[in-house]
Amino acid sequence: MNISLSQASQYMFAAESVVITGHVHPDGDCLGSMLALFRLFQQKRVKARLLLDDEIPSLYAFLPDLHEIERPIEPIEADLLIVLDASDIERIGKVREYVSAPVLNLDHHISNTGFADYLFLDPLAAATGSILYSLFRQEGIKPDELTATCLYTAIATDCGFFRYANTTSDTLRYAAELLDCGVQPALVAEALETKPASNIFTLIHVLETLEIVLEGKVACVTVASDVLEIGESTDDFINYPRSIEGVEVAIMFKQTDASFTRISLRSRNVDVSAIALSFGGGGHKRAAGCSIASPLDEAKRQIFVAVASALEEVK
Ligand SMILES: [Mn+2]
Repeated sequence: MNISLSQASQYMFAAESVVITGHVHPDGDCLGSMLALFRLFQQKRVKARLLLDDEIPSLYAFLPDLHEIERPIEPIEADLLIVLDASDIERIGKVREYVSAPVLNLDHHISNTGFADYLFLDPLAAATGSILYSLFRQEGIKPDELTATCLYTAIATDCGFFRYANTTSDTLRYAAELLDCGVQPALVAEALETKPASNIFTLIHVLETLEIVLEGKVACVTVASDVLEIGESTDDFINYPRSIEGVEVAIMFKQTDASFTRISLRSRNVDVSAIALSFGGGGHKRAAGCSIASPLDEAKRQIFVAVASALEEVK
């Protein structure tokens, strides 16, 4: 059932105990949103727990309360399960098995499957963090400095630090207000942009796989399974093919194993969420992802066919 943001806050604050979760392969929006909401519940003295069925990339170590995030290992009783930034129940992993409570979902993915009992969906919001900050504003709550840092991180990371097409005047207004709460944007940017040298060597390796196909409109890189095994964060690498002149769609293939390939898609105009959705994935119009249970070569072939026909349509 679709609900308004004020209904969402009514459901949230009527609960005596909540579990907050987000999607596997957590990003800045997922983690920042989870932590900001957790801190709000703590402030309101509502029993809240944070659950996430994945590792937390060390990149986010500057965020407060990360140690409060638990892996789902046993059944948990709660009045409400709040799912943030996840468009599909599969995206929360084992959390759904261990928490049997009504599900409230706050999300901004246009591909949201409507899995939750209560859904507030705003596909125009740059981030789930923007939705959450709207909720703070609606409740008349000024976030403390650390909570504001969580919200700012959520918003800034999902709009490429205010450069992507999803950046709106609200995105910038919210960021400005969060700075008034004490956020230091240079510290957030530095924490997120500083990488170990090994990550740059991995980048060199991955950039060697760069291919430009379909008359220069598609650029892709491939992360081989041995590179993935090192455990380096490779998510940003898609920005390199994405930045090439004339490229409409950028693709990153990750060879998870011999028979499974994960695909990230970025575009300038083409609706890549529709392509991702056709392979059982999802995302946003200009940033989406999916997986194909095939070896790399076959996955590539299928994606190129889908991308070629999407490019035909926008001609
Ligand atoms: Mn998001």
